[in-house]
Amino acid sequence: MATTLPPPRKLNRIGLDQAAYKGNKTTLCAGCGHNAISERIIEAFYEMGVEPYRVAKMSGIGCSSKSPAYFLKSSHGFNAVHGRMPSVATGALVANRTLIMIGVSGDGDTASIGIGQFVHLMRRNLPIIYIIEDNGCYGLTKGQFSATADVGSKLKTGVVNELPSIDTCALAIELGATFVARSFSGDKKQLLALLQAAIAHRGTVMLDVISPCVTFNDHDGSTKSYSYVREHEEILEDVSFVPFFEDITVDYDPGTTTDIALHDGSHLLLKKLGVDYDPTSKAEALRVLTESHEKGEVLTGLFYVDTRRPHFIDLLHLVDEPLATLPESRVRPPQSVLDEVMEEHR
Ligand SMILES: Cc1ncc(C[n+]2csc(CCOP(=O)(O)OP(=O)(O)O)c2C)c(N)n1
Ligand code: SF4
Repeated sequence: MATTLPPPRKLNRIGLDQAAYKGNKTTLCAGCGHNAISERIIEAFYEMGVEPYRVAKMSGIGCSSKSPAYFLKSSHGFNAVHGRMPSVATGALVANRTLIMIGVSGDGDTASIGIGQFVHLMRRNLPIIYIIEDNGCYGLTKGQFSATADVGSKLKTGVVNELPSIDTCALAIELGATFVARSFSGDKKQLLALLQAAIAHRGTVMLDVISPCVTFNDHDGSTKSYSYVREHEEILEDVSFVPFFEDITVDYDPGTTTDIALHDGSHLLLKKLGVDYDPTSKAEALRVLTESHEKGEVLTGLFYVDTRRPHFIDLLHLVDEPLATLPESRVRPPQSVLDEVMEEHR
């Protein structure tokens, strides 16, 4: 009798199948945008062929901050205090500069309690992929408005938000982040390409992903619901990504495509949609963001990229070997060196 064999597992360039990049089963609500983001993160690391042990997953507090449990099970991870993930991530990277750092936060965790830490993270250009799973509310504590909720947006109870929202992308560009983009949890292709490019970038990636909360913020009157984003999404450019281990064979019309070479030799290809957009201009990025906000549109795509600015860890002039693995004899200066320093300051 003929037996049916299971289909062969597809392995990535380091010989791992996608299961090696999964996490625990999600405990978030079915349909929550955060789950779709975790799935794209799994795909991005799998397709880039990153060894899971090289990754450190950081988060704060919130439904979004629970997400790192649902991807890359065998990576390092730390759940920090609410809004304090940036300082923990900075410390971990200083101790081990070889880690690939991914931070997952919420709009409450970032733009409310964590705004002080967020602004300093952005100005330092720490090499981290910082993702805001943005639903315009505090999902974990039953849906109060967060600081990214738009003016006029309505809660389920009918309460209307009268305060202006913080645009985390505009803020990140202004402060010095070197890769700033917005996407939508429901846009698989764009989000995956941006995440792959984020892994190839060295510097702060600030990726705001509109991620609807189906339980508390997915009704008429919300500007972060699935239907609002689907109806008002304006895509800035068509984003494609070619990893460093594949040759560029994609045939784009040269007059309409921008090719951005990333640090590891990967390429981000931005196909212009209508307008002639230059993602290396801060002024242009802030202009399109303000304009789309005034029109009530949800603009998605890569707004700004700078591949030349040195990142924080390089600016510290640390030794190549991670401080965490240096023997004590190399970390602690001998008495003679301390005496010399004291002598210099007499
Ligand atoms: C110091 C402190 N203050 C307040 C809280 C209560 N709290 C828990 S999660 C949260 C907000 C979560 O919202 P967000 O970051 O947007 O994540 P979401 O749950 O929407 O994914 C708040 C206010 C807390 N845990 N710790
Ligand atoms: S409450 Fe909202 S944010 Fe939290 S898991 Fe449910 S749908 Fe997601």
